[in-house]
Amino acid sequence: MEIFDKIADEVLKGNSAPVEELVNGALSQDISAEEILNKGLIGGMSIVSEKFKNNEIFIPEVLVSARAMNSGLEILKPLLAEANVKSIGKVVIGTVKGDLHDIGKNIVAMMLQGAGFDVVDLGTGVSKEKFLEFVEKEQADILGISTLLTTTMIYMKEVVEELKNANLEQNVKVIIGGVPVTQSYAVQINADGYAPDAASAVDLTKKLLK
Ligand code: B1M
Repeated sequence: MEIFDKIADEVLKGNSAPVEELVNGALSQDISAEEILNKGLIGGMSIVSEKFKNNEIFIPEVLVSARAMNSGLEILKPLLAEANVKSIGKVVIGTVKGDLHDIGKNIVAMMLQGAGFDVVDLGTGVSKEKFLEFVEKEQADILGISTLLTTTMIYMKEVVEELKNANLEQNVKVIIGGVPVTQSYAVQINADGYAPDAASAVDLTKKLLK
């Protein structure tokens, strides 16, 4: 079995220690952190997503897989972030109020950091007031909003409106992402862009700041 398949398999089984061992092993073979993330950890989480969707596994199993994925991510984090040192812009990012999913958002945050952005991660369940507070305080160039739930995606519109009411929409560009949202939803709520994955989020952020 290829090392990426082994990592994916241990993520699926929810085994943190073997995930860490395999990630360290892959790094010692000079495999890039990005490749380990995409082919191993995200690969594993994609299988978890599929099985969850098909009712083959349930929330407790998903949680242990998420924990195993995160233990691998922790090892890769500094490596993904060290590529660039000089900040090329400031991004405030978070998952919206009512939503606790953070794996995808964490990956986007890490990739942005790796691409040279200064990233302020507000975590999950973030209210529009908190987004606004940090956009102002941090003088953010980009606000990144994530959600995985159809029930909370409508809250993104409220966040965009909150910025507009504070006359901040000229100063900061809003990007959105997460499973239920689309480019047309971004247009609908007056966000500046949508990215389907972390790599596209980096490209989009760079494009918007040009
Ligand atoms: Co939940 N969950 N979950 N869950 N969960 C989904 C999202 C779901 C689609 C599963 C399903 O039913 N098929 C479903 C939502 C259905 C819907 O809304 N229509 C769902 C549900 C219903 C729920 C609960 C309500 C279940 C319950 O309690 N009955 C509950 C919600 C709790 C809450 O938030 N209030 C819940 C809980 C959980 C766990 C805690 C068990 C766990 C989260 C652990 C964690 O995040 N720390 C979990 C997980 C893991 C999932 C699935 C299986 C996997 C999500 C994931 O981590 N994917 C998910 C199924 C699915 O997505 N198909 C599901 C891997 C990750 C790398 O991808 O997050 O998509 P993703 O991120 C990508 C892109 O979307 C994009 O880039 C990322 C990297 O490439 N992206 C951005 C994300 N954010 C971005 C922001 C950007 C740009 C790109 O710019 C700012």
